[in-house]
Amino acid sequence: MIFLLIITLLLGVNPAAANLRVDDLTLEVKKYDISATQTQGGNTRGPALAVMKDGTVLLGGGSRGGSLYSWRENSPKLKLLGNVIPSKERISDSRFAITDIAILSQNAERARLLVSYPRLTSSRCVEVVVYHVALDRVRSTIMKQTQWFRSKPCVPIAAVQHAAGRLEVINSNSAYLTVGDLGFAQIGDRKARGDLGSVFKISKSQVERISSGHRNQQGIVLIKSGELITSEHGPRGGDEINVIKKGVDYGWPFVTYGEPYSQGDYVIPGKTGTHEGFQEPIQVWTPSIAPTELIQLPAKGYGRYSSGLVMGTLRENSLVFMEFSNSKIVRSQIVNVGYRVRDLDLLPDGRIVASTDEGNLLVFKSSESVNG
Ligand SMILES: [Ca+2]
Repeated sequence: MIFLLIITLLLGVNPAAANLRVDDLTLEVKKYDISATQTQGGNTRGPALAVMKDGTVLLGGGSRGGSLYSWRENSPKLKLLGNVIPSKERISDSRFAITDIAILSQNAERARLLVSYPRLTSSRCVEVVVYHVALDRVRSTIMKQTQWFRSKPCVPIAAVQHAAGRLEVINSNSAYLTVGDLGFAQIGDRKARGDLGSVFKISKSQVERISSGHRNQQGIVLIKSGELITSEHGPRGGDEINVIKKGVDYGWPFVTYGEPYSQGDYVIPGKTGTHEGFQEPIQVWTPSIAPTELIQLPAKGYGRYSSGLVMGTLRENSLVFMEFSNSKIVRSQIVNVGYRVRDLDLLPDGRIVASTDEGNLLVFKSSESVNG
């Protein structure tokens, strides 16, 4: 009886562990409960995440959508750092939540972050905003928030989940930002669409558009070779991976490999099943897998996928491992992890960490040594 009680207690405290196979690799999975970071309202949404140099995981979400937390594996208890979305800038809907966190600079006392979210304005329309957030790590509080970016036009509440709002750090003063189409009915009008469906390079005082014609780019990674890569949700199917080049239009909503929309949808794509006249994606999934964040794996420790890409998915409950060479995906494997993967990053020791819509933090350790 006592023995069973001890086992139960241990199971309650320790994360569940399981193994996954990726080709010859075994991934040992640990699962931690971070359900307090889920955003409520409609479907629950897992938090945005970013990993600090000391392994501290920053998480953004929570029941009110705008809370920042820190979490450490050796004492896995969530610490609330503050709230970045005023309650008047959202409704109780899980789509109104922090979309990403980027760490610009950090030391033991302070950190400078960028935090993005879809903001509901006083005139009840939605825009994508990015704030520079100064964090006091000693007192575990937010010190100051300054706006760096606000998208135009402001769009009536529709597909808020198309905010995208993913960030990728370039250096301590700038980052790339994805802005989705927000379900804007006039997205096919190049003048009216403004900033929507674009990738930007942003800093405190400058905003530069890099590319356009995107729908909902929920993943972005700047890899070691210098290439910038995004993942994107298509309409019914036509999910894409793109290598981003300056000045290029990636075609939405004029062309897509997805299926035709029907009359009830917010926009009817020009041509389906083709990318004619526009930049081709390097990978397409039809039917849709609902891709989320992208990361680049370390140079060692992941077999043929070392230095390759990993992407989360919502619909397939998976991590997609991709071998990337000469700007192409030469091999990929979809590995079911059992949960909707919302965000991804690498821990300092090369393990993969993922947040899920079900309120878990998953940590994946490869059977190969990262330092070997
Ligand atoms: Ca992230």
